[in-house]
Amino acid sequence: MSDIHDTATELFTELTGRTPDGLWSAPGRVNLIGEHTDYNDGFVLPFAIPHRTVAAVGVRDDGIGRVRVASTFAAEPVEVALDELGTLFPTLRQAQGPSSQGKPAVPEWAAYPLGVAWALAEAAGAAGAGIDIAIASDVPVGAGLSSSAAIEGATASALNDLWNAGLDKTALARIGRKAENEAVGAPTGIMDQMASMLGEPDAAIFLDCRSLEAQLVPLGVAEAGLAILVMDTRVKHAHSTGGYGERRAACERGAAIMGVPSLRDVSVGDLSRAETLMDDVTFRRVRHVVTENQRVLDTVRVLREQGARAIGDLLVASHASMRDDFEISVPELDTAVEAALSAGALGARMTGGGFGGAAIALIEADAVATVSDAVNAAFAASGFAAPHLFTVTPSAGAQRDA
Ligand code: GAF
Repeated sequence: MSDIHDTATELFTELTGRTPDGLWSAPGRVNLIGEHTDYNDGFVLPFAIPHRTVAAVGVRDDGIGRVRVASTFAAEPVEVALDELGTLFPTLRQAQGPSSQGKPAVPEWAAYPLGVAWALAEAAGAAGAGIDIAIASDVPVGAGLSSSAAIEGATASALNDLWNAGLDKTALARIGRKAENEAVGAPTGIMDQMASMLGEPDAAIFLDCRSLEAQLVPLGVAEAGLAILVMDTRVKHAHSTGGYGERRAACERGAAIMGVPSLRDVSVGDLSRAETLMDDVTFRRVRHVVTENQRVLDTVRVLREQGARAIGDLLVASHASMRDDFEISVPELDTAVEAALSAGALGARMTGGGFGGAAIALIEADAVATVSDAVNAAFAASGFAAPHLFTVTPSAGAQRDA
């Protein structure tokens, strides 16, 4: 058990005076390649990282149908009746009309676990017994490493077990996404939840976001003498506001103009026709998604045929596409990528939704210090706050730990 497990256990006992019935955890993720393709029914290739969120959870002993949640993110716990969960969240309130206005909203951090409780109760047909949840995490928040999917995965796994819901990992990932879309109000796809649920040591998850068919692809990074460096710029991002939703809307517009259900159905060969049909901005958004889908397929093929050492150029092309066509990079991310490449990285790209967060670099295992020094120096020279640099290895997905 880690420090995070101890912290979650202590927080649970502080909240309830009891010991938890169990500990469940779920990881954050890095996306190796395939950005903003998930909500376009496309392909992604993420892997789970060692950083995890732990939920210490117990059924309430007072027979009351309430859910209470505490987190190291917040000073105060939040407590609500299980049968009122559906009225709490902004997007649900809008859908339900004026009669539900005026109900107390919950703080955003609590909307993740409470949204999961609501969505899981819906999927299972009913909520189970009243429940107490204490959450601790070492997944960096706002860094594009899916701290939110880690909370959703840990909470969903716990409630699935304690409420005997019997749902499989894909169903739990869908519940996490529903919480994020409808309780938190972030219009995200399913990549992060699937990565957090399905992660395995030493493998990336090649996911078809249309069928949700997932294949494990061995990465062999360490065997190839390589390492993956995460370069967290500390520029915070949020997907419930602004740019993320605009990019999603542009993709939907592009698909409608092309007369297809989603951009998954547009191939690289269709791009010259697409360019004649739409405005320049929409076209560039479409071109990013269409070429990024192809880069995911190419990366999987290259990993299988030649190994991790050969994927660097695909990572670099992906970053250029996000910077120039999808326009979701920021100067700090570009600086991290360029500095890592100049210091000898085989490939580098921003990871996650963009507008801040982290980039990754594929580097020689013995070059961690050299590349880190170069990135730190480039940030200092640009007057940026120091980045947070650390290596990651593909890790296990959501599980019960105790
Ligand atoms: C965020 C979202 F949550 C994912 O669904 C995905 O769209 C990603 O941005 C971009 O690839 O992490």
